[in-house]
Amino acid sequence: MIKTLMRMAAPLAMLAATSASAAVITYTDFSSVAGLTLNGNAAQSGNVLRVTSAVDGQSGSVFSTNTVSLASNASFSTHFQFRFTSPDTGFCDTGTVCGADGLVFVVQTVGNNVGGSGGGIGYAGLPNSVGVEFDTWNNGGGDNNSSNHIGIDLNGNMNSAVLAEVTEADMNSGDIWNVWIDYNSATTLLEARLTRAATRPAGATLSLTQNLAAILGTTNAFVGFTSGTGASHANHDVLSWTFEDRFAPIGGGNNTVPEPGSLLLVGAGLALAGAFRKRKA
Ligand SMILES: [Ca+2]
Ligand SMILES: [Ca+2]
Repeated sequence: MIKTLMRMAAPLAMLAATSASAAVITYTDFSSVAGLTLNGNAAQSGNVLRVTSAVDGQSGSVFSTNTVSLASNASFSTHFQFRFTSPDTGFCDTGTVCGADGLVFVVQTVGNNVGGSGGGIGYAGLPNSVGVEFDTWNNGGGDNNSSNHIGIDLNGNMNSAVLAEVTEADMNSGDIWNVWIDYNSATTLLEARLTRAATRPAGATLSLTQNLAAILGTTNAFVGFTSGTGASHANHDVLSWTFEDRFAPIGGGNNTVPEPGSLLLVGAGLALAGAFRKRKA
């Protein structure tokens, strides 16, 4: 296992050193979770990252095992897909889906911790952090009395700095959702986009002007996901993930989401390139 990780780490380091345009994290699926640290109740389940499962009272997180050096004062761009399944219907009115509590994309300075369960969505109480939450349970005023919203949270505080109702569909309906999150340190603008469509929307779903480098206190950060369940639950799965250590919106303009190459493919590609060079020489 360690040998495998080392073999994978070497080409990744090469990639980071030799190509400014390459993503530093790329998973087309999670059949391999090499390079990630799973904490609390998080688990690999088939090809997905199950940050929490459809069981009450869970709290889980998954972070990059190594810090990512965020160039240009913490600029970054990321795209991922999530899906929530098997929502608990015990608390629902007839004919509705509910389930709890959602998923949070997190940039922080620690890679092996988990925040509070339930309404904490595995994020509550994590200091020096920024989170973009996909919240499926109404915890009252802090959630603006919404059970289907996206919010930007700072320093583990579940009272979102900004929050928007998700009107396209219920996030607990079992659909695959695409998320793009971009932070540009030149403008200190953090933007999040959420849709079931494969095309990056022109306009942001939610945005916040905030100096992230000041919040983090560093530009070396762990990046990943947290989730929680409480008295209600659902499977909270991440299906794919690409992360760039600079402001470089993925699928920018009106392009559809590019099919990202997996870690293994990246490694294989470099190995092939190496073999090709050897043959030429
Ligand atoms: Ca909530
Ligand atoms: Ca919330």
